[in-house]
Parts: sequence; structure tokens; C-alpha cells
Amino acid sequence: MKLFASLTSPYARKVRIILAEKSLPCELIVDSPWEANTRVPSVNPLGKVPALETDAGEIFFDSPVIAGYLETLDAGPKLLPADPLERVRVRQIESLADGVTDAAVLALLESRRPEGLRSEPEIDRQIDKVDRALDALEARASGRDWMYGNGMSLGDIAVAVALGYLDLRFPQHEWRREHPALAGLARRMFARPSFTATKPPVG
Ligand SMILES: N[C@@H](CCC(=O)N[C@@H](CS)C(=O)NCC(=O)O)C(=O)O
Repeated sequence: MKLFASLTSPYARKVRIILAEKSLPCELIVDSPWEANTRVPSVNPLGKVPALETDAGEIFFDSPVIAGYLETLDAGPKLLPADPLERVRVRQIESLADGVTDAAVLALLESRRPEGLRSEPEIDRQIDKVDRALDALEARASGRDWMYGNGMSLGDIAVAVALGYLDLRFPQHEWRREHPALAGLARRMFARPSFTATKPPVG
């Protein structure tokens, strides 16, 4: 398999963590879709990373689809429950966590626009989404070791990746203060080799 990814993409990090947790070999092709000579549009018409090329040459994107594909391979640990409704529930947690990342990315991009074009209300609107979603995730995480069930799932990985992205891009956002259960989850997840090996470079 080949994974097209940038080293700072939180969505690509989610997939790299899944690959590491499942000990699945995969060639990492570092490619930033923001650069002029990027090859990403030739594998994903949307021009986004991550995109995965299977050993059979099939391409999958985006990160939830890749996560679903990796789950079909004969590699443990299983990160989604076998029961279809339980699976949807874990994917709901993933979707909420990815939504935190989406809003944080939009806030970052807006904050990088030149003065005069930049909209502070739009940044605030995106950060409000982050905060509401963190409150919902905190309610879910409170009083339990894992976001769903009795072991690590895709939900835990997606939530921790989103929190790691907040630390990277919004270090001034003190999300730990009002979200102690998420802070505990992050501490445990960040210590895993799959997380330490995929820590994004600053930049
Ligand atoms: N929903 C997608 C989001 C992927 C995404 O937005 N990736 C960013 C990098 S963090 C990207 O490639 N952006 C390039 C662009 O928007 O042109 C996923 O989960 O994979």
C-alpha cells in the first residue's frame, strides 16, 4: 500500500496511526497538496490528503473511507465493532472529532488571510464549533476509559488526533481546563507509539 500524506495533516495522521496500530506496512509518500508540483490531484481529484493506493492499485479517500478499508484487512486490533449499529455509533464519534479538526483548519486558514480580508467573526464562529463539539465529546468521555466500549476504537484515535491538532495550531486554546476527561484520554493516547511516531513537525 501507499499513503499520500503531508506530515502536518491531522486526517493523514489519523490514517498513519491506524496503520501503526494494526502494524500494516505502507509506503508513505509525503506530498503537500498546497505545493505547485503536488501529485495529489492525480490520485484524488479533490486534491486532498490522505489518499491510499491499495496493493491492487485501487485508490481510497478520504480518511473515514480509508479507515473503513483498513478495517476490512486481516489485521488487528479491530477498531470498529462488528455490530452495524454500534459501528455507526463509533463513526459518529469519529465524525464529531473530525468536525473539530475541520473547524480548527478553517479557523487557521482564515487567521492566515491578510488583514482586511480576514474575518474575525468567521474565526470565532469556527472556534465556537470546536468548543461545542469538545463539550459533547467531554460528556461522552466522562467516567469511561474509552470513547466507546471496552477498548480502543477509531473514536479514541480520531478524538486524540483532533486534540493533538488543537495543541499544534491553537496552543493558546486551553481546552484541557474544562475538559478533564478529554485531557486524560489525550494523555493516554499521546503516549502510544503510534502517536509519538506521527507527531507533526512544527510548521
Ligand atoms: N475530510 C477529509 C479532509 C482532508 C483534508 O482536508 N486534507 C487537507 C490537509 S489537512 C488537504 O489536503 N487540503 C488541501 C486542499 O484543501 O486543497 C479527510 O478526512 O481526509
